Amino acid sequence: MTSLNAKDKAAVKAFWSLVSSKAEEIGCDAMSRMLVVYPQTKTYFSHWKDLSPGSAPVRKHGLTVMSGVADAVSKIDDLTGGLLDLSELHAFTLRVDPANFKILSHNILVVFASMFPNEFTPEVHVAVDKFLSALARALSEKYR
Ligand code: HNI
Repeated sequence: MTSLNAKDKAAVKAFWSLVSSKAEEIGCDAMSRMLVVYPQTKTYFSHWKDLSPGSAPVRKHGLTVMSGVADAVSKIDDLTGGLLDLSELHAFTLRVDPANFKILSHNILVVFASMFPNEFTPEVHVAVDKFLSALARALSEKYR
């Protein structure tokens, strides 16, 4: 995957400014989908009392994840450096298999496409996909 160029970064920032007001809804749908479509991811959240789509913990964590995405957008020029702490948390404390970052990114893309069909053009799609791949790579940094 090639790195993000200036055009990609501008497209990601413009799209994020359009959709960020719906961060909780996006995060809730993406988390709900991940837990249903990739049930192996449930193991990381077994301490939650209700893992069903749209449940309170799923909704709450969906917002948490999208706040992490918003933070990454603001650090788009240095994702590895900017997300070091978050990578450390996921690698050492939470021990999340990095393969799951791509899985969650895929679900976030699906939600963007279904919630914003007009704004999620092919040009936006390629830029956001590259951004989420770079985000997954940055979160996997501490695993090396
Ligand atoms: Ni993730 C906690 C951001 C992918 C499992 N995660 C967080 C927090 C943020 C966050 C922010 C809260 C940190 C804190 O408490 O300071 N997670 C992100 C982002 C992505 C991501 C931006 C990728 C786009 N996390 C994943 C994936 C999994 C995951 C793919 C597992 C499948 N994350 C967790 C778990 C926690 C977590 C588990 C702790 C949740 C809890 O109950 O405290």
